[in-house]
This record gives sequence, structure tokens and C-alpha cells, in this order.
Amino acid sequence: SDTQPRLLLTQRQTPAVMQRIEHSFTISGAPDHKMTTRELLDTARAFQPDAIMTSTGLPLQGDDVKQLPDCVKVVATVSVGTDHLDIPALHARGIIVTNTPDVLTQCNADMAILLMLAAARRAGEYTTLMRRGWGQSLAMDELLGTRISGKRLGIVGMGRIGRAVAKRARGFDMEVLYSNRRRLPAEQEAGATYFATIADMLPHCDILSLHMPASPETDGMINADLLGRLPRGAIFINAARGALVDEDALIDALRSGQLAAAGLDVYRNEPNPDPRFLELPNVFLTPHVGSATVETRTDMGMLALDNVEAVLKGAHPPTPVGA
Ligand code: 8YV
Repeated sequence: SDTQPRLLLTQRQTPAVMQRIEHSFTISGAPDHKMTTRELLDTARAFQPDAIMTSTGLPLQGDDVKQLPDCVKVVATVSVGTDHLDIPALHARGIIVTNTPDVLTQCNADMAILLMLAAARRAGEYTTLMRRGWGQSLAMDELLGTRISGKRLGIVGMGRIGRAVAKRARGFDMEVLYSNRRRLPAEQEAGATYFATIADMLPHCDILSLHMPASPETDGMINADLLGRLPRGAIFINAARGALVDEDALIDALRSGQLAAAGLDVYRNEPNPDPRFLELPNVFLTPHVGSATVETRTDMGMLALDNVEAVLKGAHPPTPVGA
């Protein structure tokens, strides 16, 4: 009805989330594919929404934020990461920003483990072999992977997701090392070894996995110098953000054997990652799907709606960003 709040949806959500949206909001549409920034701004001007539900890969930077109509009270991103949003610019316009932490922690940690196992155990190469027609038994020493049990996993960023990865790694009998801005209390550390700098931790890591947010300060921080500090033949995992990595340096390290393998879910240039990755058999690649389960995507959408509804009735949203 006309009295319902107006929600601009930048992409379709899961069926359960769409059902709740259609029950409580007037929407401009539910595009199959993620809108571009231009489409979002044009739709906002024409539709005059009270709220915008968006996600990663749809940048809203300072100049874009200036073009939003005054009616917008909340931008709810269906993601934990907020690097696509200019938070200070949104706040300066009096717009509340919310994200979806916690509900995706387990699935993102599962994804890091999936990438780790796939990279260490050469899942991509095995799948390619099977599709081409296996045909001949493998020799005892052919296409061998790397054992992960007993190995040292270095986690950069020991927040909610990093700790969930550490917990899983303990189940695989791995030794966990971590680097983080601050050392965690013992009960959160759960036996992991703390390093104050990434550089000091790297020589001790058989596998390295990134779990920190992207920001101007962390842009390209995993560079040639740091990759060179890993023991030769280490494995690199990234289910966090592509912007954390100098991809030229990563590709060099994979080509030279400095890295034995990598498992990547995120890239600098999404959805068109550097094509050189595809030429490397020792890289296991997925298309930014860390949170892509029915359950988690539904939980994320529901939490975003809880945030929108709270803001529109003048209450505190459950998961505001930088408030
Ligand atoms: C995306 C993510 O939000 O939460 C994040 O920060 O990167 C993902 O969960 C999701 O893929 C929708 O774009």
C-alpha cells in the first residue's frame, strides 16, 4: 500500500527474504543482477526510497552519496564488509549505515577451509583430470598434494571469522599462529601463537589465510616482500578481499614456486579477475561465494531488514556501522 515504507533493492534476495520484503515494503523492483552505481542513483532519484538495501561490488563513494535524495534514512548493506561504502560521507548526510556481521561468520570460515583443502589437495587439478577422462591409474608419486594435519596455519586478522577458521583448523590438528592489531585474551586465543607483525609470523607459516577488512591502510599489503618471507612452497588462502593483495606479486609467487598453491574466493577486479589466474593449475578459484548458502543469505537479508525496520521506526538498529 501507499503507506508502506519505500525500499530500493539493488538486487533480488532469497525467497524467504523477498516474501518479507513484499509483505512490508513498496519496492521499485527486484533486479536479477546487481545494479550499477549509476542505476542505483537513477532509481533513487525516481523512486524516492526511505531505505536502500545493497551489497558489495556496488560502490557508493563520496560523489555518489551527494546524489542520493534526502528521503533516504538508511543504507543497509547485505554484507559484513563495508569497503564499498563511504561511511563518513553517508553519516555526514544523516544516513544510518548497517551491515550483517555474525550471521555469515560460519559460512565464510567454511569457505576458507574449503579453499585450503582444495588448494592443498589439488582438487581443481583432479576435477579437470576427471572431466577430461581419467583413463590411467595415477602413479604412486603422481599429482600429490600436501598434508594439512600437523601444519602451521597463519591467520591474519583474528576477528570473528579468523577465530572461526582457527577453531576449524584445530579440528584438523593444525597449529594456529595469528597476527592481529592486538593480542586476544587467552580464552579467545585458544592456544594460538600471537605475532605482533605479519612479517614476523610469515616465516613460520605453511599456510596463510587472510581475514581482515579492506581499507586504504590494508590496500595491497600482501606484497612481494611479505610473500617472500613465507617458507618456499607455502599455500595462500584469501576469502576476505582482493584489495588486500598485490596480485602481480601473488601471480609471480605462484609461477616461481615460492607458493605451491592458492585458494582464492576474492579478487581485485570482480567480476572479471586477472585472467592470468586461470592459466595457473595450482590456483583453486571460486566467484566470491563465501556467504553463498541458502541459510546464510537468508539470515543476512533478514538482519538487513531488521536494521531497516528499526531505523524507520526510530529505534536503534541491531548492527549499525561506525555509530
Ligand atoms: C557479500 C561479502 O556480501 O559479507 C561480505 O563482506 O563479501 C559477501 O558476503 C555477498 O557475496 C553479497 O555480495
